Amino acid sequence: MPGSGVAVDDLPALDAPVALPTDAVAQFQRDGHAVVRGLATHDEVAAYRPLIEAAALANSRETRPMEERDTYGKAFLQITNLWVKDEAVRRFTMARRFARVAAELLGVPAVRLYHDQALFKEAGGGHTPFHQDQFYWPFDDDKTITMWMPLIDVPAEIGSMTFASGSHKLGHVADVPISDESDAQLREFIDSKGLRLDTHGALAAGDATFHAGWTLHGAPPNATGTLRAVMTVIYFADGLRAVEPDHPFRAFDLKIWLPGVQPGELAASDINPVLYRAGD
Ligand SMILES: O=C(O)CCC(=O)C(=O)O
Repeated sequence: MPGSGVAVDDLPALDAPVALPTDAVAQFQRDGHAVVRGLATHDEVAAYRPLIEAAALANSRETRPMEERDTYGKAFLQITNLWVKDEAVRRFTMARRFARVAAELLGVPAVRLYHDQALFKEAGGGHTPFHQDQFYWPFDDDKTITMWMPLIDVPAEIGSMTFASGSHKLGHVADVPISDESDAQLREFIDSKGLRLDTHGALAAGDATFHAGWTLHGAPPNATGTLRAVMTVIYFADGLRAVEPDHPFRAFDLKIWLPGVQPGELAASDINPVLYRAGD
């Protein structure tokens, strides 16, 4: 790794499994989200954090000052598929330990990578509007899940994500991308259905929350002076197929994250490797 002084092969392997908390699978299936504390150790995160942060910031294309951005732009720097650009990130994103948790929570034998994203909420960054991830994803099934892992301790003043518990069972709610409009519409929906809003609160670096593709979620603004450095990995069950995109956002996703895959075909392009298969 030029300049970093750290050989990628010396980074922790992140392969050894961790035991899930006993209620995690039930909670994920019931609520559409769960937390796994200590999924990566303090030392593991400490080894990866400077490398992931450097890769993310080097690849960020955001140049506008905060006041010139819309609500989505203020929410975070979003740097996608870093694993194809950086060997340290590749090792982190490919982690069998993380993928195994994703498969166990989804209740499937194997998961593939959809893509990774660094989501860095800057000091003074705005709230993350409520939205549904799977609105963007051209899959024929809802067996999709995101791991959201802070690389720094996230105290209550910064805040982790807020989830509308049980909303994943309601499927697609609104045809609206992440924005002020999605926030308003989905909050109204949450109220109208009497859904409970839950957060896993303060997280330590290496803890992770997992949420389902249809779970309604958002996050608070970052009123502190600290960068909220979070790495996310999105997985889907092996065997899912692509569908005909029904709007431009899904057409974009199909082209970028499932390159070469035609509607109806197995979602399994070269950049969607199987990251965990039970028994392998
Ligand atoms: O990091 C955030 O503020 C939001 C993350 C999110 O929406 C996601 O990972 O799906």
